[in-house]
Parts: sequence; C-alpha cells; structure tokens
Amino acid sequence: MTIELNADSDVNLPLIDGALPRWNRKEAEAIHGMPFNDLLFLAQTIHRQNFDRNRVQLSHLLSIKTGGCPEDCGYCSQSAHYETGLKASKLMEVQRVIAEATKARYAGATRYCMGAAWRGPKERDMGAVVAMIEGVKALGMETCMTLGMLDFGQAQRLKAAGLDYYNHNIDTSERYYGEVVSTRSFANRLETLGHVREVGMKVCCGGIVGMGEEKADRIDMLVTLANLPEPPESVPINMLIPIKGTPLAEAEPIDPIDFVRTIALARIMMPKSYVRLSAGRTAMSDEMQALCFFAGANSIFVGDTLLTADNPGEDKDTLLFRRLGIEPMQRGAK
Ligand code: SAM
Ligand code: DTB
Ligand code: SF4
Repeated sequence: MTIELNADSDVNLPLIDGALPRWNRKEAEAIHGMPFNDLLFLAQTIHRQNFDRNRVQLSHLLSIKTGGCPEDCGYCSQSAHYETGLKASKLMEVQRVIAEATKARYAGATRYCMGAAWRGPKERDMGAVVAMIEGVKALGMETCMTLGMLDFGQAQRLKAAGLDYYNHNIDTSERYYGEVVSTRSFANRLETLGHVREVGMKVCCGGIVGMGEEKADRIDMLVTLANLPEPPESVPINMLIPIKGTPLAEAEPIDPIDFVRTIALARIMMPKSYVRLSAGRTAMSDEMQALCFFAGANSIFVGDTLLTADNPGEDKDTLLFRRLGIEPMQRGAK
C-alpha cells in the first residue's frame, strides 16, 4: 500500500501491509522537511490507520530511588556530578511503592513506570525491585522500570518477575551522545536494549530534544530507533527541562514547530509504536500539545511530578483532554 499525499507531493511512503519499512537518513530528512501541513496530514493518516485516533494512553511515573547518581548525564537533576540542590534518597520501601501505584490506578493510569537514579541495579536491590514489579502487576497495571544498564541475567530476572516494559533511552544521536554523557557510551545503551529484547520484554526507548543538538541529530536518533531489530513499542520524546546546575541549564530551547516535526517523524517512521509526549509539557502551551497529538503522540505521563520535575497534573490534563475531545485509553487496549 502506498499513501498518496497529493499530486504536488513527491514523498510517498511505502508501507507494505504487515511489514515495517526500514529507514535511511535521506528519506527521514525528506519527510521531516515536508511542508508542515503535508507532514501533519501524513502523520495523522498513519496514526489513524494504526490507533484509536482520539485516545491517549496514560502512564504514571514514580522515582523509587532519587539522586546521587554516579553518571554524568548533562541534562539530569539526579547526577552526583552537579550541584542541583536535589536531596538524594534511599530505595523506597516496597509497600510505599504499591500504595502510590494504587492511587495512580484510581486516577486512570494503565501503566506504572518506576525509575531509579542508578548506573545499573546492584545485586542487593534486586529483591526489592522484583517485589515492586509483582505488587504493581497485582493491581492490574502494566509495569515499566528504568534502572540504568542491565546485564543479561538481570534482564532475565526482571522479565521473570513480570516486568512488561523496560525504559532505556538512547537520548540523542550517536554523534551527539558523547557531548552529553561521558560515563557511558551509545553502544552501552544499545547493549542493554539488546538484553531487554532478548529476554522478551517490551522496549520503551526514546530521547530528549532541545539539548543544543542539530536537526540532523534528532533525525538520526529516530532513524536509529526505527531501525532497531524491532522498533520500540513505546517512544518517549522528552523536551529538555533545563535544570539549574547542570551543563545544559542554559541550552537554547527547541522551536515548538521543530518539536512537532520530531513527533510527526516518530509517528511516521514507527507507525505501530506509542509515541509519548513526555517531559517538558509544563512549558508547552495547550496549542502545542494539541499539535503534538495531531502529529501522532498518543501517550503522556500524568500526575504532578515526573521523577523530580513538575508535570501539568491531573486537573490541567483533564481540562485539556475535554477541550480536545480526547479520551484516556482503557486498560488492555492495543
Ligand atoms: N537512570 C536511568 C537511565 O538513565 O536510564 C533512568 C532514569 S533517567 C532520569 C530516564 C530518562 O529521563 C533519561 O534517559 C532522559 O531521557 C529523561 N530525562 C532526564 N532528565 C531530563 C530532563 N531534565 N529533561 C528531559 N528529560 C529528562
Ligand atoms: C522518559 O523518557 N522520560 C521520563 C521516563 N522516561 C523515565 C523521565 C523524565 C524525567 C524528567 C526530569 C525529572 O523529572 O527529573
Ligand atoms: Fe543517572 Fe539516569 Fe540521571 Fe543519567 S539520566 S544521571 S543515569 S538518573
């Protein structure tokens, strides 16, 4: 099947039924640079072919271990390398995690994502982490964790505990990665993603835009994601939340139109993935978020806080959804 845009457009997207196309930078650049109306029309057309068009999936985040992280990610409030004023905490107790998850479930979240400021989990933490997965799963929510690097055995144990998704972002292009993080490599990220896939977990992997990268870096990041052996089931697109004390505190904000183009390109190149409009919504207007939903974003984080930073909160999101005629996705929906 080929999507014909109109007689004036020279970009036809080959979508062979059932098979996802593979991408190269040139094709991706051509789509990214289409006239905005054509780009959004194409993204929305593909979105409708693959998803319930007026539904958005709700995920809820909880930081189960905050701050004091040995990694030096230049965007992060939780890195021990920077003075961000954040107080580090120990791993949260299992019962408290389950109590927080119960609240999120009643507020409509279908996926519960637990994040830890670790380079990777230590053996001594694995028991508690497994108990958290089992407890949250028992509430009937999908479970997701983001704990840093995993070796194969750790991935196997998380899978055996019932973890549905593992979040591990590539964050930017391979070229720009070293400008942002020095304590690990882009290849390390891909290695963990490989373990997660190999044990049969679903992959949540995306990145951050607005870190001073070039348009080509955003495009390359999406090309890498779309060309993984299987594209991630979830693709979080974060807009940098500038954090005082980090090297990226003064990064030039991304042009909102370019941000929407990034979302549209993600939707087009990964037609069956959930594209999550992730961090940074507090700084976005309702109109910008509406454009992102039109461009194919169909998942958000709900609740007052992300891991450490502010999020719009339930009242604001309920109002926005009402204005846009968007409904939360039901549990068990595709
Ligand atoms: N420590 C784990 C790791 O790095 O994989 C998990 C937690 S980490 C905070 C998860 C993701 O949050 C990062 O990969 C990044 O994409 C995003 N993130 C962190 N700080 C951010 C910020 N200030 N603005 C936007 N996104 C951010
Ligand atoms: C993702 O891509 N975004 C979330 C989640 N995965 C773990 C985290 C956003 C963090 C925003 C900054 C903060 O709260 O500290
Ligand atoms: Fe640590 Fe993750 Fe923050 Fe990097 S992004 S400093 S690994 S918590």
